[in-house]
Amino acid sequence: MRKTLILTVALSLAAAGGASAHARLLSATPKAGTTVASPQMLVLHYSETIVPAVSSVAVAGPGGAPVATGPLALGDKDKRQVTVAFSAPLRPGAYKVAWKMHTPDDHNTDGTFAFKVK
Ligand SMILES: [Cu+2]
Repeated sequence: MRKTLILTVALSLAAAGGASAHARLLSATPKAGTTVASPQMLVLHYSETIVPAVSSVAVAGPGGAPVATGPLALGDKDKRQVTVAFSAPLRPGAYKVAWKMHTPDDHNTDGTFAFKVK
């Protein structure tokens, strides 16, 4: 009984430690679900340091057309901040962002969110 409990606690701690090293999206500009004026760039804040060479952000515009962007860049001081500049102003409509981030612990996480341009 006691051994089982100790093992369970150890496993929970191991799981929590592993999960904390995965990149979770903490905030985004434009914010998910909002309608904004044409943004010049996307700014994404993650819970972990990002490895930019093996991470990606893909943006689809109205009708699912791919949106041209510059390369994924990290913040000068904060390597958990990802920026992607749009190559041209965005026309009005719905946009979907699909991100895939790689962290130094060799794990990938991904997610999507949407915003609208007025
Ligand atoms: Cu991880």
